[in-house]
Amino acid sequence: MARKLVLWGRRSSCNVQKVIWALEELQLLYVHVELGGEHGGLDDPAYRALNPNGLVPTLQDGELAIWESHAIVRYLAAAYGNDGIWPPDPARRAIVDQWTDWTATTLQPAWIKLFWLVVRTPQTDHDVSSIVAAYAETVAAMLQLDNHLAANAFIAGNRLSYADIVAGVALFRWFTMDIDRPSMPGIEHWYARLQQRPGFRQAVMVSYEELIGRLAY
Ligand SMILES: N[C@@H](CCC(=O)N[C@@H](CS)C(=O)NCC(=O)O)C(=O)O
Repeated sequence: MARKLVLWGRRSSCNVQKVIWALEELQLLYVHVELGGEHGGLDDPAYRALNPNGLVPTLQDGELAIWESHAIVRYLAAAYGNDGIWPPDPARRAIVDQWTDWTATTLQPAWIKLFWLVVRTPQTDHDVSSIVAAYAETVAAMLQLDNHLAANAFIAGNRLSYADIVAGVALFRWFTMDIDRPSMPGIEHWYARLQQRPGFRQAVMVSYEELIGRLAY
């Protein structure tokens, strides 16, 4: 009998969105418990026992509880994926991991900082010099990815892998934030391809209205 998958975390979190997209992409059945943000629950002892960081997302697969969105997405791809989303060839998987870790250390810190400064910070508190610096960092990271995508339909070649999931959650917010966007054909074509996937539309293309002007969580 299949084990029971439970995802904990509010769907407005980009880190939770990675997991929803992976679950949908793999067509897995799961229970989703909204937690964190306005839903609260992060300090419940039962939740802390699953995730001592008191953050979302957390995934339970039977007895196994995993936190850190990239670890969760990798696990789902390895446990339930095909050889596109989880390439068995070590060389190809190294490319997937390279961009996955680069997303954690370079792309996401940059775009999240920009999103906090432009969207989450109330307009009256906007700090132009911080916005300009975060914007420059985000554009530099996006251009690096754009350059890579000029020769690749997806991050690791011609099939979607978990690197597309962790990096791709940035796109809806990048393309809807009130900022100038330099032309990036590689990123634009990738975004168009990702929008054809129901899992991307369901997990990522969701309103972030509740986050506008809100620094609370
Ligand atoms: N590195 C962690 C970051 C987790 C994290 O910062 N989660 C945020 C949401 S994106 C959180 O739980 N914030 C508190 C809240 O939502 O109430 C991961 O990728 O899972």
